[in-house]
Amino acid sequence: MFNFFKSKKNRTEEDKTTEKEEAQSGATESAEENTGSDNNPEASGITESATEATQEEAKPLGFASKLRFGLTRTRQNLGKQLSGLFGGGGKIDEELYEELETILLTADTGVNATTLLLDDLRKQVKKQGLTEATELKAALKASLVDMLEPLERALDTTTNNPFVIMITGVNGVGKTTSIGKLAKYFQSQGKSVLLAAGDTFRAAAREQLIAWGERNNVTVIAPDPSAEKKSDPAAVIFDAINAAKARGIDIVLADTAGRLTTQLHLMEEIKKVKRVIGKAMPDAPHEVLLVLDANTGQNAVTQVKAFDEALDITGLILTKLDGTAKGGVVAAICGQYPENPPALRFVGVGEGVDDLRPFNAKDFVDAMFD
Ligand SMILES: Nc1nc2c(ncn2[C@@H]2O[C@H](COP(=O)(O)OP(=O)(O)OP(=O)(O)O)[C@@H](O)[C@H]2O)c(=O)[nH]1
Ligand SMILES: [Mg+2]
Repeated sequence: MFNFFKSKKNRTEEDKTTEKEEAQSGATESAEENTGSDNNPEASGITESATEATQEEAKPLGFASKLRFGLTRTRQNLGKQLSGLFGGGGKIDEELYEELETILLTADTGVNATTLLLDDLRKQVKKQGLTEATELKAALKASLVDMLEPLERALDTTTNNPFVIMITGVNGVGKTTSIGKLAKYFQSQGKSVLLAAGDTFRAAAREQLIAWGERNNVTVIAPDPSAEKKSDPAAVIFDAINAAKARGIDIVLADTAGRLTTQLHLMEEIKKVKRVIGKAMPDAPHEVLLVLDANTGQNAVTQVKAFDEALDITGLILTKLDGTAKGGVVAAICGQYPENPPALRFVGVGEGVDDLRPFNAKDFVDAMFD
């Protein structure tokens, strides 16, 4: 059962200790002081890396153009087929609907969303008395915008300070890269950001996040690579939240290691990470973002279901829309949850630091078609 609107469980405040008073002590110290707590996992070997600014001023394209550019492959694929279908001067008939169904399915729209779209289209055709195939393009765009609009729910980070965002998803979908982009995005809104290198599994993950931190000039709380024992991801994030509280940081972005939904022990581990975050700060994480790779097609829908069951996902990031010719996966997510679609917080259309923005249904559909 999908839980996107489920209210957060109340958590005890047992671990709300003295971090606030220790504002000047820095993350490493606060990590040590908390080590004795029952609820605090191993906190050894946590260091921080505050870095110098590197100038990243170049802003060549607006995001609408980037989105359009990113969706070129989808547009070429879908647009070409639809032009062939709608542009031939034919009449609206059953054969046309069938061909449209095939085109939508091959764009990864999925059976549910395709059915919903075609039903809506038929209604529009009837209501508006459309007869010509050429008139269907605008009608299809309208149906698609209607379908995708419920996904468009911006993330409000003003409700808590720090606002803790946990990032999760399967391997290689773009979690760490999205954190780098989000850091820049939130900074551009005047927010202070701290990154937690909670992927202690992959050796290079720490360096990858630190590099993003350097680019954005934000502090990264990361495990000490010279520590003998591998750090517990929950411990790293726990310390990062305490550091953020001590420093009055607005937003904590917590990275986690990629995992397959079939790796049950790793799914248990991520549940534990979430529980421990709640011990560092009641009601945290305030947002659990699932990152999806647009190239995975229908598999993305399966991932939403599995991660939501484990973590009560509150929002999605869809990455790599620039690499796929099948942007229809966005509709597939709607088709899976027609009553209560998840919030698609951000879409990623490239590897650059500016290539992630809030999802906008109308811009998205325009970029897909025109
Ligand atoms: N083209 C494109 N590439 C992307 C996008 N987002 C991420 N990538 C690339 O995808 C690859 C994997 O990105 P990561 O951020 O390391 O993915 P991850 O989910 O953190 O991976 P793990 O931590 O190994 O599970 C990198 O080469 C990124 O540059 C995007 O929106 N578009
Ligand atoms: Mg990563």
